[in-house]
Amino acid sequence: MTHRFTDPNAIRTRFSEAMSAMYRAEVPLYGDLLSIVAEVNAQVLADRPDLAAEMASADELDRLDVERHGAIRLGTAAELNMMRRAFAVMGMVPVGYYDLSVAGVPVHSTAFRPICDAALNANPFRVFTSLLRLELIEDEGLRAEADAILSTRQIFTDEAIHLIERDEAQGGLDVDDAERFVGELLETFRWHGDARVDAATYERLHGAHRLIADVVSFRGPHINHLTPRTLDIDAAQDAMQARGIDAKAVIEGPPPRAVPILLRQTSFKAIEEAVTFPGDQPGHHTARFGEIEQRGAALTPKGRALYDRLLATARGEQGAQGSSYADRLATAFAAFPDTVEALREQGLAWFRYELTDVGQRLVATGARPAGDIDAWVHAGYVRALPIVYEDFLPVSAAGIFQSNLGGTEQRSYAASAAQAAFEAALGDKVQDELALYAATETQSMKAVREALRGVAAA
Ligand code: OOG
Ligand code: NI
Repeated sequence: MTHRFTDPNAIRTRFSEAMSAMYRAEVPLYGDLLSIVAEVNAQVLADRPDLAAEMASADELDRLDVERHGAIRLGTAAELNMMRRAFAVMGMVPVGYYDLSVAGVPVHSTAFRPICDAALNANPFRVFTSLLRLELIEDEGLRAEADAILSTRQIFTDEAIHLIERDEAQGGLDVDDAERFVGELLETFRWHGDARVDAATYERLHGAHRLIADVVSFRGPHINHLTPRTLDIDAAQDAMQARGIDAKAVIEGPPPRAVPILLRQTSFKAIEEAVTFPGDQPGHHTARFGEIEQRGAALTPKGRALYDRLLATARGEQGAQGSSYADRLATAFAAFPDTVEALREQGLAWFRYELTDVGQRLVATGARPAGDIDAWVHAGYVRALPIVYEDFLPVSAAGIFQSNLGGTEQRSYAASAAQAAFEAALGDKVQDELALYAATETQSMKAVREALRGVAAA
């Protein structure tokens, strides 16, 4: 019976395409970013056949052209809950918990994304999804007002909800329903320039925090950026500047490296858009921007701890005379091993193990080599490929948030992370991203051991 349902991977791809087309029409600069990234990626792959071959062997080449992430900010628990159900239709589940209050942004977040290898390679579309923390608004009156405003909005169309319920009841959607679902859900992410609140209320919300005004004042959680993945963010950043795009000065995340790790991101500043307040009163609002990113190896807890420590060192030495942030970052990260072998031997990154051609021929002869995975890697029977980081960086996310909120807004909330409250709103637990990477690594080791030992070894 299941054959009559549309593959969730296909629905996700359709949705990501529709979203990209919509955002391109709404924010034309995004189209420029897409062409810059396409040009840079083609050049990198032409210059580095080794990388092209490696990506092809990991089945990662095809996903590159469709790969992007977006971000939205929601106002209520009910919105987050329904959003989880909407993303589930497309095979996307909440992964990770990000507390942005430490950076003075009154939200906490998760990333909806596919989790299994096949789904990631089909299309790794992710949406960084934040929930406003009204309890962090100090002014009680304003808090109650924001709460009341949010309680009367419905960000999903009736038809979208109907199709989500049908998907849950049937275990899938047929082709026509899937197509309708994509169109209906797109409405939730669309920009609406007609504010639901009057100009005075907008100003008060804005005074509490620009982000509060962004979440509370409008009919829906407009998509605020869509980010393609580049293979060389430094080249893409130069190309942005060469075209006169107002890009941020600093690339967030680690410095340039031979073996990229985690995530590096840069963005162009948020654009100012015309809005209309009730009574045809004109105004403007700044929220939407453009971003590009380069993804590298996912780090183990040990690697992540080293990363955090070195980043803190680079950021902490503000006073260092005459040294730029880029210099401090490069100096600090000299202590982070930069070869695939060292990252693996020191347990800093996660790896996917697979048989090489030599290993495959060996298996075909029926030979059963002695030793363990390390020995097989050294003997050339097995190859270890870093697993791509599929998630986000809290510090980077906060940097991106802040730079697009006007830059100077530096506050911090005394609040602590509230993962339990977030999960209660979500109606589910978030997946632990480290456990997902660990499982991928373990699974690949098991497959390699089975092939080379010819038994289902542990
Ligand atoms: C989300 C910012 C986080 C990223 O790439 O780290 C993010 C937002 O501004 O709503 O998208
Ligand atoms: Ni982003």
